[in-house]
Amino acid sequence: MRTAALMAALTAVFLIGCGGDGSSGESASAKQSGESSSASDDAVLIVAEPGATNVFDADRLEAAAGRPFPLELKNPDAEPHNLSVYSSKGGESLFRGDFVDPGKDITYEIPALPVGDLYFQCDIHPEMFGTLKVSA
Ligand SMILES: [Cu+2]
Repeated sequence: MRTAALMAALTAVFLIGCGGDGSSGESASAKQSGESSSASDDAVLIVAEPGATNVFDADRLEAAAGRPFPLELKNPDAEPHNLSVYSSKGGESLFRGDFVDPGKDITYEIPALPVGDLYFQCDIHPEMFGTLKVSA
């Protein structure tokens, strides 16, 4: 009888422990997927067009001023590309992106930028450029 009670107690502990692990695991994975989807929602995306055309798929990007934000550069092209931000064409460098090898992606952490129509380009193909509109 004492053994049966002990077994019941152990079983209860086991079930509680199991249930606890299961629910915390679920909430952790739900939290993770929530974070990753919100991160990708916030990220600015630009693609270097494949086919050695040396163009980005967008000549205008938008971001909020005063806070860092992620910018994802996808490079399905056969040449390396990067993305750098300047105050204007030929102006002050505000961010210099690492080069991305063919077939690779990178997510830059762009620092907080001032309000304005800024200029972005690929530094080895300056014909790849556009306007980064930063708004308050
Ligand atoms: Cu380039």
